[in-house]
Amino acid sequence: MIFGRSERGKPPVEPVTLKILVAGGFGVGKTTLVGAVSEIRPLRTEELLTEAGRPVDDTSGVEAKRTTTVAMDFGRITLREDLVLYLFGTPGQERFWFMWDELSEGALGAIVLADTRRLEDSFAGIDYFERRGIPFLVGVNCFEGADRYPADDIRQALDLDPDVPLVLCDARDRESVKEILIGVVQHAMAFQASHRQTVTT
Ligand SMILES: Nc1nc2c(ncn2[C@@H]2O[C@H](COP(=O)(O)OP(=O)(O)OP(=O)(O)O)[C@@H](O)[C@H]2O)c(=O)[nH]1
Ligand SMILES: [Mg+2]
Repeated sequence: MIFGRSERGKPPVEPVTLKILVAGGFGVGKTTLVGAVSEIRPLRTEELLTEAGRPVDDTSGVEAKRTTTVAMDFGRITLREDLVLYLFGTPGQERFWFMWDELSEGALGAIVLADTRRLEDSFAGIDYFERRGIPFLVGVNCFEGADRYPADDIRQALDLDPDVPLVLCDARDRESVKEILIGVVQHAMAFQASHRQTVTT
């Protein structure tokens, strides 16, 4: 018997794995987004929203919401045979923000999800990644019932830098989320390339 690699089968490709964060304010759809694309059963750390939390947990617009993320969401998606993304969803509520530093360690890039009914909730996420120099993209989660605005108006309201991509999406839709993920990987690669250039020249 001869041991060795079979002639027919190509050697397995060792995929590149990248870490992407999914951030944004309370109830914008982060857990939904990770669940929509993950090919493994997503790990969730959800707790029930309670009557006691009502004064601080503002569910206006997402009244059907029963749970909230307290630590993180985790999911995985193979974008290409040689490219796997690990998705880390952050908790949205301010009292759990200490988790963000932990989660952003080693991240290639981030998505800041936004809901046009409460855009101001996205400022903290945008500030956070701007300050740390982590490339990010803004995904506007188009909830039914929320008014639609032109992308340029949303950019202006968020005071986004012109080089930060803004994409309209549906966090429940696998294809829509995949598009966003491809967008954030491309943006992060371009960001790093231009950053390297400015450092070396
Ligand atoms: N109509 C509609 N509902 C959505 C959409 N995305 C999420 N939802 C609903 O909105 C609610 C909030 O979604 P979550 O995914 O829990 O939000 P989250 O950002 O993880 O929330 P926290 O972890 O509490 O900050 C849930 O009831 C979802 O079913 C969307 O695109 N359209
Ligand atoms: Mg969540």
